[in-house]
Amino acid sequence: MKDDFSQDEKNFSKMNQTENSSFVNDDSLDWAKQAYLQLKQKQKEEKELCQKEIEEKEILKTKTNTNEDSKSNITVENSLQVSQETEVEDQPELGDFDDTFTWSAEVLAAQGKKIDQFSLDDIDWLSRLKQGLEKTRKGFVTDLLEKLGDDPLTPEVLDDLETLLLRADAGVSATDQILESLRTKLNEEVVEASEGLRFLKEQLVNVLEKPIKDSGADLLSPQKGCLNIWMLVGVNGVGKTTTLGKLASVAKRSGFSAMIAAADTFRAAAVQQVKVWGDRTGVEVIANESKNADPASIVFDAIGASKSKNIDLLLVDTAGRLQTKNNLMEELKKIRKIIDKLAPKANVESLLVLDSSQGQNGLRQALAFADSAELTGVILTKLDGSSKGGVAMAVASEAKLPVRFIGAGEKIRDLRPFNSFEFIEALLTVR
Ligand SMILES: Nc1nc2c(ncn2[C@@H]2O[C@H](COP(=O)(O)OP(=O)(O)O)[C@@H](O)[C@H]2O)c(=O)[nH]1
Ligand SMILES: [Mg+2]
Repeated sequence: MKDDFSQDEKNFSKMNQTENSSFVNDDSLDWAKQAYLQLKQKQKEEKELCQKEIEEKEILKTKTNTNEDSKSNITVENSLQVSQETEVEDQPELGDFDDTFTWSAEVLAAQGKKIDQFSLDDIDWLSRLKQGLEKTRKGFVTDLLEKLGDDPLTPEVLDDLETLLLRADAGVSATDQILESLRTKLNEEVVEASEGLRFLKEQLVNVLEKPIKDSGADLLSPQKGCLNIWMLVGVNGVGKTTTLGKLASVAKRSGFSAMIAAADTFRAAAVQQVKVWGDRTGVEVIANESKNADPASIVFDAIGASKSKNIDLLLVDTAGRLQTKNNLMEELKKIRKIIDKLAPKANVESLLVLDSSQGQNGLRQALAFADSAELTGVILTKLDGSSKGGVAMAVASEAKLPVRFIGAGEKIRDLRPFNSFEFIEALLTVR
């Protein structure tokens, strides 16, 4: 299984982007077809392997059936069924050889990946990212391209671009910064439409990359050999628990041991929801189901359990109600205190989960958490169906926080490490 956390994003370096650009600009689609056929073959082989494993399990099941009593047979049968269903749901499928495929292949190639390094996971994710950004793109790029036309950039087009960026919720600060560099460039030279678009993309990537570079870590990944604690905070309904489940799955698939602390004790159903994710991902959940149990004490127990079991990554789910805001902030502070006291050497990440469909409003509301939770990064969720994907820019320039992961769907694989180049390519693609 592919190592999602440590996928070599540095492979995807900017140097390679230029190095491979001739390859990308090659009009012939032969290379993309070749990539498609290779992936198709890979998928076929994986399916055969999977089928073989299922058959082997069947044989095992028959053997168990003959050896044990009927009660335990039912259990074995059920657990097999569950794991097979999860496997099927988890497997990405190769779609048609269409524009989306060639676009995804080009984005990978532009980042220095060779055809035989393409994976179904990558292609599948990029096509969903592109689809997820469709609404934002429709209100932004389509208009922009129309205005850009084929002529060199004019100051009027820049004014329109300003409006479009603000409408996509990129925020005043990022918009100003981008427009200023474009205006400077325009004062110095004639900027053709295609060069204008390339320059715009570069500026947008720079905005997103700034806090990532400042943080010193291109990619957020747990460190081996020590305890990593990732706390997920944010208002109700933004997708904290779902994201936590997806992160547990990524961690497992990437070879890290994980544990979950169910520290949202406010809603009765919250603990149950976390447990379902624990079952799905095979990750132990530390919980206390008594009503209004103290979240900090659950985190206390979970840190103890993580240490004794040498866990790599402890994921902490938290409550998000806003109506009792002060209590909530106190609760978060208390959790932080426990973490700092019990695990002073742990790598602690306090990740703000943000529903991208709420755009800048959501960001403002969520930043109320900044002080109490000592935020270190942001996870953008619900990119599918949002028309405010530009909020990623506001997160970077106004909140000055690195975007670490993005979620574009409710399924377990619909979460990936954030890659600003891919994000901007998906946002500004013409196809
Ligand atoms: N479409 C979509 N729905 C999501 C995504 N992430 C979470 N959700 C849904 O948003 C709802 C609230 O999620 P939940 O994790 O319970 O939010 P929490 O209150 O912050 O813990 C659920 O119905 C999730 O399935 C996403 O990336 N895309
Ligand atoms: Mg929740």
